[in-house]
Amino acid sequence: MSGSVLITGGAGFIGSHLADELLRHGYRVRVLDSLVPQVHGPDADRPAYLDPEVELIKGDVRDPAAVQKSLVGTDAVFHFAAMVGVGQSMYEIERYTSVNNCGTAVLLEAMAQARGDRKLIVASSMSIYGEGRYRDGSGAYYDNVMREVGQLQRGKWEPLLGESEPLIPVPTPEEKAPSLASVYALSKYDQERMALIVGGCYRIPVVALRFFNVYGTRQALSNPYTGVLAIFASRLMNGNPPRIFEDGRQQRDFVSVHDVVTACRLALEVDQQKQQLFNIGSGANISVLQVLERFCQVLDMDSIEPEITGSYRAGDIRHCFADITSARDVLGYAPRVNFEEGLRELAGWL
Ligand code: UD2
Repeated sequence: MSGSVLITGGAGFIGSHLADELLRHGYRVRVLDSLVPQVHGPDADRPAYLDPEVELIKGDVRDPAAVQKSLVGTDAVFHFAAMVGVGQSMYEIERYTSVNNCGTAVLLEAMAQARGDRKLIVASSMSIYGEGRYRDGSGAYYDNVMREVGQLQRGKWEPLLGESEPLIPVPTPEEKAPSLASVYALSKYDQERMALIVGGCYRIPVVALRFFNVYGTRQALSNPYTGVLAIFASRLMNGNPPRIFEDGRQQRDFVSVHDVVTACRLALEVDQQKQQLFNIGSGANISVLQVLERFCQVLDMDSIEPEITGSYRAGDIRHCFADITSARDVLGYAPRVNFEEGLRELAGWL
């Protein structure tokens, strides 16, 4: 394939891997990124990992002039510029709403004015689901129930969850109704909806990809709100025991950034005019405790004893992992990186 692609937020963790993936497949890549100091350091320089072939425009996605300039000559847009992190979104409410919602609004307005038939692929999040889907012994499904159980538990841990959990977590499909529990989740939902509504009106084909727990190299290690693997890595490297919330049996879907960017490229290349939503995960569930065990094995740090806090982290859900049937069927997506392999790559980068 060929063509010119804009990635907003393309100097960050997932966006920069996507730039590599697109360059490998013959695309020209332009990045619009504000190089926020929290991620890129006080001098906000071009990151060394960004391929020299990438054209970098330093600018804010909320700045119409920067966005209009970035769109010139492009055939498709990936919208990744966003504030990420559930906990942080609950006290930086204005900043999350401004960057995530207004940034998307500015981009959509510019795309609508520029016309053309650029496809837009929006990075969304499993946080939209809140609690994942469950079933009971009889096979009946339940949505949005475990959080209530969890809320009763918050602050006074009792062994109702864990071994004796009343419901069995099952993969969560795209049809599950949203249950928004943080400003971050709300902003991601707004991004999706706004893109789908505006896209529908201006004939911009839109694909929203709901990423699950993405891990890999280049994920910021210094940000305490980043993914759990990066947090574990930075604690282990600083000689601190990793901290586990709840009992460590909460389950997530850890997906390698390499699989995620393959999914992004497939979403770009799929021949589709309709608006679409896809879960992008590994399709496998694993507990946080198992994640830590495997990571410690890969790092040869098996003797480290984690601190199991038993308490809920504010805003957390119990379990959520992806049903990736739609992405498999429509995009031809098939996750390839096995977890140990991904962990070894991460360990080698630290
Ligand atoms: C949230 C978002 C997800 C994505 C991600 C970004 C939800 C439901 N999901 O995922 O969409 O934006 O954040 O990072 O809001 N944990 C520990 N010890 C730690 C840190 C975390 O035990 O030091 C646990 C945490 O309680 C949770 C699991 O690890 O059960 C995963 O936490 P996370 O912050 O990596 O991601 P998660 O699933 O909250």
